[in-house]
This record gives sequence, C-alpha cells and structure tokens, in this order.
Amino acid sequence: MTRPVLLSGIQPSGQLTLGNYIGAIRNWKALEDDYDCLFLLVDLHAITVRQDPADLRRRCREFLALYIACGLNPERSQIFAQSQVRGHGHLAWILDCYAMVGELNRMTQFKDKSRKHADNINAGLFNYPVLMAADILLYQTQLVPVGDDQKQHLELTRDIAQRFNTLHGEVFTVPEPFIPPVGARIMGLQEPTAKMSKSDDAPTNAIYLLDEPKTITRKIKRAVTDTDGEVRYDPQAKPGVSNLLQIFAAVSGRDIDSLVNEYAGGGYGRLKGDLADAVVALIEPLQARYNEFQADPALLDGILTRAAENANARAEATIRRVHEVLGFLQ
Ligand code: ATP
Ligand code: LTN
Repeated sequence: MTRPVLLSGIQPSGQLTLGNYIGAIRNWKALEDDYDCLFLLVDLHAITVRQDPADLRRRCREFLALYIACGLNPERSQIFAQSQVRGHGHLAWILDCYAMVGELNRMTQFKDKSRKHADNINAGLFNYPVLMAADILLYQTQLVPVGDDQKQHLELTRDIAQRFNTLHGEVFTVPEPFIPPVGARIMGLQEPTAKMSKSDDAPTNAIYLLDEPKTITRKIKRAVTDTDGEVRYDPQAKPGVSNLLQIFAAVSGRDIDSLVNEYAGGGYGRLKGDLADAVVALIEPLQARYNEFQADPALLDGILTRAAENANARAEATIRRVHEVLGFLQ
C-alpha cells in the first residue's frame, strides 16, 4: 500500500525554537507513520536573508540532528537539503509564470520581512512563496503540516496548482494544510503580541531547543505578563499569560480550561514554575539524544545524501510531466 505524501520544511536560519517544535516538528512526528514523508531543510529559502556560508552548512547538520532527536525516523522519512535537489529551483521558475504579482504582493510574510530587512528587499524574498509551492508540488504532496503563519502560502500553493491544472490537465496534486489545533502560533516571551521566531535578535524572547535548562527556567520566569495577577485565557486582553497557558497546554497535552482551573487564584509564580519544569522535562532528553547524533557527522551526511537521491528521482518524474505538458523538448 502506498501512503499519501506529506511534506514540510524549515529554513536553516537562526536556532530552532519551542515554537518550531510545537507548531511543526512534533506534528511531523505524530503523522510520520501514516504518511510517506519528506522533510526539507530549505536552504534556498534561507538565502533570501543574508547568511554566513559556514553557519548555513553547520546548521543543516545541526537541524537534522535535532529532528532525529525529536523522534523523526530517517530510515522511514526523507530528510534532505532543498539545494541537493535541483528540481526545486527549476520548478519554481516555471511556477513563477503561473503566480500573479498581485497575489505575491498580498503575502504578509513578504511585508513583515521587507520591514525587518529594509536594506535587502530582494526578488527572492518576493518570490519566496513560489519556491515553497514548488517544494510541495514537486512531490505530489497531499498534506503540509505547518504553523499558522504559513497558511497564506499554502492557499497560494493551492491556487497555483489549480490554475496550472486548469490550463494543462491534472499535473499536480492539490495539497491540504495541516495546522495544529493547539500551538499553531506560539508568541514571544518578551513580546507576546508577535510570534516567537528563530532568527529574532532578542534571545530572551524565544526558548531555543538547545537552551540550557536553567536558561529556559530563567526565560519563562521573566516572561512578560500583566499586573492583574489573574490566570485567565484571553489572548487579546492578556497576551502574555495566554501564551504561557498555550505553551503549557501544548507541552503537557492538557487542555487550557483545566490549567486555568488549577492555577486560577494562585498568581503567576506557580504557573511559571510548573511550566518551566514541564518544558525542561521535554527538552532535556531531546538534548541528550541530539548530542549523540551531533557526534557522528558521517551518519548525518549519509542520511542527507541518501534522502536527496531518493527525492531527486521522484522530482524528475514530476518535472518530466511538466515539461511534456508545456511543450518543452524532452
Ligand atoms: P525565521 O525567524 O527564521 O523566519 P521561523 O521561526 O518563523 O523562522 P520557519 O523556518 O519560518 O521558522 O518555520 C518553520 C515551521 O515552524 C513552519 O511550519 C512555521 O509555521 C512553524 N513556526 C515557526 N514559528 C512558530 C511559532 N511561533 N509557533 C508555531 N509554529 C511556528
Ligand atoms: N516557508 C516555510 C518553510 C517552507 C515550507 C516549504 C513549509 C519552505 N518550503 C514547504 C512547508 C512546505 C516557513 O516556515 N517559513
């Protein structure tokens, strides 16, 4: 029996956060057995922002080691770098001719990143969602597990696929997003009205998967809350406390109501202390496994190379079909 295809990606930029884990990686693991999975280190996407080459190379291995430490199975799933399969850039060019400038102009990530990197608003940043569409459509993907911020890109991918199929026949599978019901948008600890992000300049705003346990505890204890002292879930009026409750629900598997019942009236101290313990209990074993994998670079490179070979063959099949319907010489 062939399993449906699942694909997702993370940029090898910055350091992986608890937001990446809750919004993306742990859902990949939960779905891994039921799908034929491809997990990309999207290095072509990462260079839309300037990267140091040595750091980029190091991070690709580091992220892979963390994925395996989080429980992904490289024997079963294909984990590789986007740049190892030339078809991504190739299909992105073709799909550029099926994506409208007006559509790309509406992408909120483009607007945010343009504001953040005002000195380098390059064309890659603008075309970023088309490369993401290529990643997905190249493998006839059915399901794409992502955090809430990627929903708009997924909708664009579906529109591009449908537009292409209407003109040229059923070439692409139209993918569905998978957005987790809890934890799809973990906010910053210091700035709880903006999402926790792995390439933020303010390290106390994010919990990194490789932070030392005492650093994690300190960051959670210093997280911004408010002054009314009431443990209640209300993201509008109480973004800080609501974010802590959301993180707690995600890492403990409990629902927010039961946490509110337990901590109501107790002030924020006990909530923060218990949350810090729960996060550390999740992350400590993961770090121990990470250190083992990191000590074996040959193992990591072997995983990437094997997966890239597998993915290349699959990508070629789609590209052949695309060339045929477009009238390119074979
Ligand atoms: P960067 O700051 O480098 O742009 P990022 O932290 O936004 O990075 P991405 O590589 O853009 O991370 O995203 C990887 C995956 O993690 C995506 O599926 C994204 O939706 C998810 N994700 C990122 N941040 C969060 C968050 N704060 N809460 C939930 N999911 C998140
Ligand atoms: N744009 C995504 C990363 C990404 C991705 C993908 C996610 C690139 N290609 C394909 C899912 C499927 C982001 O999180 N910034």
